Amino acid sequence: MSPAGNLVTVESHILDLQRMHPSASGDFTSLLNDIAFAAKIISREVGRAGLVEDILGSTGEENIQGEIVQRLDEYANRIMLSCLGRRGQCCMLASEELEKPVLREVGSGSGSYVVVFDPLDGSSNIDANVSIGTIFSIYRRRTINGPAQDEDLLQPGSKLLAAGYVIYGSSTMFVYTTGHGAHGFTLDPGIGEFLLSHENLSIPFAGDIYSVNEGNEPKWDSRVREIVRRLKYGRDDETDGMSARYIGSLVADFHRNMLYGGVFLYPAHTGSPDGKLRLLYEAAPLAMIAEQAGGYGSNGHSPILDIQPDSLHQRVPLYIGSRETVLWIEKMMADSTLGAGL
Ligand code: P6P
Repeated sequence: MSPAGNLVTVESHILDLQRMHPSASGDFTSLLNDIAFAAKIISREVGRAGLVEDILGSTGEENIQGEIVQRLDEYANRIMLSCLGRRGQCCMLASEELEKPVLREVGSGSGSYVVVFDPLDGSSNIDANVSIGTIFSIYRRRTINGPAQDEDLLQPGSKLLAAGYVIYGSSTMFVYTTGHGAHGFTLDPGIGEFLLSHENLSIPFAGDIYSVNEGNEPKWDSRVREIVRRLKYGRDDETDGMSARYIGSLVADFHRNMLYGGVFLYPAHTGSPDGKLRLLYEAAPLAMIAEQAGGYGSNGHSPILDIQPDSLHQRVPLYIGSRETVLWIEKMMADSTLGAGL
């Protein structure tokens, strides 16, 4: 049961934000509500994955990333494509699961928006019942009319109108920002509503948790190895080392940082020279949310939100979480003598 006093639904919260823009057509509001609706459907399937015949496991096919597609991945992608922009709000949809973006006929709609999403991130963890998530970002189209173009899609995170994620865990939470703070809503399955549970999320300025796949250490460059060593042992004689937490599901690792503080790292390594995580539908939306909560997202040298994308599936190193810690990492990465001889 939700606390008696908590009766703010995500739909009413989004509508309240629309009231800040008197000339708004309502398209943006209905688009965000489409995403929340899709999240409820995906949550239902994720919640019963172990019970429903043939929904777990892989399809045996590979996606554009070369990753084995899980049945739930495919299902979540279909739901997002079906639910988003039913009123012609979108001129283009782009998914982690699809090589190319999908152009949309806008009909009577405004066609003003482009949505880029990862329908089910962390899906390799599905069968193990580990928390997984959906990540989304919304841009305003830049071209005026006609079919959407690459320039409508390939925009830096600083141009985002909205970003959010859904985490399917012990409860399902919808976290989003439109640039006015980051807010979390918890799904009450009994009434099928996302209810406001975490208003104005704030990432602690400095955290005591670091989150990285240490199995990649042999493949990191020496500076990254030294940075992780200092996070683990303490930056100097006065600083204690941090605790290690790594779930291997980006949304789950990130959500923990949002609540407890700390830093998540996915550095580049010899096997993934540009990093593993994708800029447009993982790093950029999470960086917007982090910054709206007082945190910061970096590629190790500069803000994720400043990076101009070259392609839909472009990868990027990611350091994200407590602002102080990520800024310290940038400072360390700028020191060319760091880790010499490691
Ligand atoms: P690794 C899941 O496959 C994912 O894309 C993210 O959710 C997660 O943070 C990362 O990969 C884990 O990668 O190499 O540590 O298994």
